[in-house]
Amino acid sequence: MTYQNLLVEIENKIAVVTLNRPQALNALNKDLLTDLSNFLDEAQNNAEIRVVILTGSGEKSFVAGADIKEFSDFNGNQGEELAQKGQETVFNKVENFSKPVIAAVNGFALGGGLELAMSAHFRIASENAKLGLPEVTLGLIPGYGGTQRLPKLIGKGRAAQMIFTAEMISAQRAYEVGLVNEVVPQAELLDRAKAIASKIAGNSSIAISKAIYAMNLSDTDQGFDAEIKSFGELFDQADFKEGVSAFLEKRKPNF
Ligand code: CO8
Repeated sequence: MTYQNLLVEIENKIAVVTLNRPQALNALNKDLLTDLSNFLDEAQNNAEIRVVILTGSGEKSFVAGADIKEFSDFNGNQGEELAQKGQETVFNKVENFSKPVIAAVNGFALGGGLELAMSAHFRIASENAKLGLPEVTLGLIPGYGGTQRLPKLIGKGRAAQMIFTAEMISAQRAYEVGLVNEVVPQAELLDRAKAIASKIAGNSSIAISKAIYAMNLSDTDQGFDAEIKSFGELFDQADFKEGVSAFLEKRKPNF
């Protein structure tokens, strides 16, 4: 797994994916988005990967947004196409990925960068992180799902304030409003993300994939049915037999 704009390290069933365009504060250009999309496709069928951690290279930025230079001369059709393709091939793919994706936000998470972090299943942040959706300062709105995911995560009123003012919020404020789950010193960010990932990797991956599936339907009228069906399906899986046997035999399950 080698990519031009990503560094991928796989260890103990955890893939740490570092978005690597430090010269542009890891802004999302076409090539980086293609790399991310390809990585997700490869990781889907890679049994060595049970959890993915997304982070940015350097100590300053997770992702400073979509690459503004790349779309600076776009017209409406091109803008729509860029948003559509990005949402389909990366952002929705991250959200619906069957293995947990954790965003380790190590600095600026702006525009498309915050949108990427919000597509992940949850986020932890370093103390220096700054998060925001500054698109209206460019005469745009968020185009990679920000108007949809931010209100769900922090409530419509808070999301409206962030989007309308374009102001960045601190990691601490992001924690207070539920946008990130934890805030840790930058030097500890990756270790903390790996510790959480390692806990997850020890649990039943098929059960976790069903949890992701059902949770992603929680805003639709199919959510409860999805939970019931998935719950039932899991009884026919080897992990259920192993999990229950382990409990009865007073040992750790080996999934
Ligand atoms: N795109 C391209 N290049 C960038 C970006 C970006 N988003 N952000 C930073 N860079 C580049 C800078 O141009 C600079 O390059 P150079 O040295 O060649 O001039 C380099 O990164 C370092 O940046 P700064 O010198 O600006 O660093 P500062 O520490 O002074 O400032 C900031 C850091 C505050 C993060 C500042 O760089 C900034 O405001 N960046 C832009 C943030 C932004 O507006 N992001 C939103 C972009 S729009 C978006 O994400 C839309 C998503 C939906 C798209 C849907 C499809 C169209």
